[in-house]
Amino acid sequence: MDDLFGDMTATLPKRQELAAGAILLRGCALPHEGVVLAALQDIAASAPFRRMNTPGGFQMSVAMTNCGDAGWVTDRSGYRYDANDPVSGKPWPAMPDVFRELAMSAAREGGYPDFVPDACLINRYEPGARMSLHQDKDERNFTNPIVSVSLGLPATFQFGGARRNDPVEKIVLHHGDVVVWGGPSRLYYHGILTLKDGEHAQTGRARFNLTFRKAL
Ligand code: MD6
Ligand code: FE
Repeated sequence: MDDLFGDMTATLPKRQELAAGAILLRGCALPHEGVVLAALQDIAASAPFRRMNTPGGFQMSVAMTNCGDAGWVTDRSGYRYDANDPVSGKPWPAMPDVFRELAMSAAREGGYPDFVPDACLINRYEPGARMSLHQDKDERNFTNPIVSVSLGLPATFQFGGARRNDPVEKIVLHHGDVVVWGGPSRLYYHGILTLKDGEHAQTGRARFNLTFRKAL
């Protein structure tokens, strides 16, 4: 019944290996969507979303904020983690317990039982925003995985390989999907295609992505 009359994501497999060490857990965050979105609003009230500049001088189309002991930032001087929000000069908002618990339980399910995040980068995509192919390599220790939680409008994730020119696989990430990603593919190139317009019951015309890291 559910598969026939539920939403269309109900027929997707619950667990899918994207590459060695990268596991997609469909709908893993759905039981927590309400508390997570409420906590996200509180974070954005004290550390508002902003479009940062790349070292090359371009303004990103994705708006970002952070919570936790360190936040990812970029400006003309480069990419880095900083304990303080450069806009306010104050520490980033603390990581809510529900964030940490969600990230740790997904990591456990994905095969990383020792993961404890200290940083959470929050991306907000509005229609037209995109993220070009990149590697996540500003963390100190690549033996830790990254846990990525998608909320709101669906987006097409591009997942490549160790080299920028490697072929990319495309996977649509839906509201509530979680990717746990470490091990051999930790430094693989990936990106998000231009967000299509739409309206989501929980987030309106936006997609949010939370990436939990052990940065320090
Ligand atoms: C996004 N995600 O889903 C962008 N990075 O909006 C990422 O760049 C990402 O999902 C590292 C690990 C998992 C991710
Ligand atoms: Fe990334």
